[in-house]
Formats: sequence, structure tokens, C-alpha cells
Amino acid sequence: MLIKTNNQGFVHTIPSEITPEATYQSRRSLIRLMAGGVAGAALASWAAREALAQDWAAPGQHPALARSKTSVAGALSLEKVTEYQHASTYNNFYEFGTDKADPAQNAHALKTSPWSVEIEGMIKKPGRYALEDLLKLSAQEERVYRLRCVEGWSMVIPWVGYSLSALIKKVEPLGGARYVEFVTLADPKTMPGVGSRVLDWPYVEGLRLDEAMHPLTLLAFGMYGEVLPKQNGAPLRLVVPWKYGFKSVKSLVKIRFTDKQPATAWNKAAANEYGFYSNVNPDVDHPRWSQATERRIGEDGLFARKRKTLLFNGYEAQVGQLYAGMDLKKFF
Ligand SMILES: Nc1nc2c(c(=O)[nH]1)N[C@H]1C(S)=C(S)[C@@H](COP(=O)(O)O)O[C@H]1N2
Ligand SMILES: [Mo]
Repeated sequence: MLIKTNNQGFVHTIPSEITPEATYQSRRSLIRLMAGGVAGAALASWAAREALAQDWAAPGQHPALARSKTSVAGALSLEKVTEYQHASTYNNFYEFGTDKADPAQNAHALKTSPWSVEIEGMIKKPGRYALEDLLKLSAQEERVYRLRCVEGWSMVIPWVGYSLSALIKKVEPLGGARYVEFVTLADPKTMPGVGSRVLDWPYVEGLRLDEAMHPLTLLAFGMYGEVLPKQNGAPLRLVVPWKYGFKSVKSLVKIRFTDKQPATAWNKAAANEYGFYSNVNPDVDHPRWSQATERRIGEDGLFARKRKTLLFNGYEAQVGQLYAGMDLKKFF
């Protein structure tokens, strides 16, 4: 915190220079709650974080890779990390409104504590799991993943969390379980968007069990070394980096194991536009626009080049096997 003195020698603080209480609290709680892994990153100041973001632009070994003991091969990107400012103000979180600026405006109303996740269906250990217990379940890692929205833009974000597979193993799926359904919070008192009819609330998504078990599938509690901002899906969300962003559900409240492919919110809203798989694929266009290129947030401007979209968002080496022999145009 910077403290300035006026010409009478009185001390007054400049509001814009004070770490907002919420940010400070979130940093503290992440440090307190994290079982290990990225404690160093959680302690990083804004300035240090900016410096880190600069490093990430440079080729060579990724600092997060050097830091983390159990990083996932290929998961870390050497691309420039999107500025925190963009990642926390340009959001899709329709429960708080459909404009990109709405979530950052409205999500302060979200109450993230106490929080628990109901885990049910075809598993040996169903139950309600408290956020504190989920946080401690496995060592947290920082993973830099691209997030590619179906709308044609992308970001590169350092997420903090652990592989969802750690939680899945803990609850012991039964032999017949083949899919996992994810249900997120729909609270009309705090979420103005759930009164609208754009989607059938609550927001529901799903993965095949092997996709959910894939080491890249992240259960995230933080980003940029801090707990998730509310607009980014606090207190916990999924990040499925090879799929369009809408599969990465925010503010998760229920996980259900089933033998049937779950009906997902976007598929119910427009089945011809949003398939169950929704793997990033430059060769499978959205019926209303091409998916061949993307705009990296933060690179806008007259001369900003469009980037070529990569199959499976660049994670083909890691996840291609999951879809061996499948017609990706049919199972889009
Ligand atoms: N509950 C919920 N989760 C959601 C959404 C939403 O509207 N509601 N939007 C999705 C979409 S379309 C994208 S692109 C990502 C955006 O995540 P970000 O705002 O953290 O970048 O969140 C996804 N998760
Ligand atoms: Mo999206």
C-alpha cells in the first residue's frame, strides 16, 4: 500500500493505490487454503505478477513448469499470458448478464462461502463435499491454458487447481458410469441473468467419463495466483482447455455420474449449433460463422493479426486419442 503525505504532513491514502480488501482477502485465503504446489505464486505481488507475465512471453522454459513438481506435459503454453485486467473484465457468465462487461459489474453479489458441491449418481461415495475439503484433496498446480470461446476469441490464463481426476478417483465411480454431468449455481436472488430465458437454468454441462478423467481437465480454484474472481467462476470451476469455453463451467455446485449422455444447456438451447463434444476444431464451423481463426484478447487493434485456430486448441498430442476413429464432423 502506498501512503502519501500532503503538504501539512497529514497522511492520507490514495484509494486507487490501495489493494482492494476483496483482493487482499482472496490472496490470503488462497494461501491459507492451498495444500501446496503454487504457494509461491500465490504470494506474488501485482508487480511480480506483471514481471512473470513478461517472462512468459519469452521462449525457453516456462517459469510455472520450473516451479511445479507435477506439471502436465504440453499443458503449459509459451505464449504471452493475457493481462489479468482483460481476463477479469471480458467474461461470459450469463447468470450475471449477456454483455461481456456484465459479470465483472454484477458478480460481486455472488456469495461464495459457505460453499459445497453435491456429488451423486453412479459412485460408491456420494455426498456433499465442503469447499475446504475439495481444496485440500490434492496438491494445486499452476497451469497456463488457452481458453478458446466458441465466439471466436481466446485468452491464455494461468489457472490454479488440480486434475479433476483426483476428485473422481476419490468418489469411486461404479462400473456402469460413462458420463459426468456438471451443474452450476442458479440463484435468482444474486444472479440477475437467471430471470432471462436465454438458457434453461441452471447451466448444465457434461463430459464423457474418460474426458473428465483426462489429466488436462482442471478443477480450478484460482487464477494468476489468486482465488478466482467471482466473474471467472468462484469459488470453483472446470477448465477443459481443448473444448470451447462454454464447457468450462463456473461456480460448480453439483457433479453427477451417469450412464447416459447429459442434456447440456447450450445443446438444449440450439442443438444444431452446440454439440455435446464441442472440441475446438478449425474444420468444423459454427453454422453461423467460421471457426478457422481466432482473435486473442489484448491483441486487438487495426493491425492485430488473426490467429489460426488449432485442432483441439493445440492439445491434440494430449487428447487426440480420446477421439480415435470418431467422425468429428458428426460428433461436433
Ligand atoms: N455457469 C456458467 N459457466 C460458464 C458460462 C456461463 O455463462 N455460465 N460461460 C462459459 C463460456 S461461453 C466461456 S467462454 C467461459 C468464459 O470463462 P472466463 O470468463 O473465465 O474467461 O466460461 C464458461 N462457463
Ligand atoms: Mo464461450
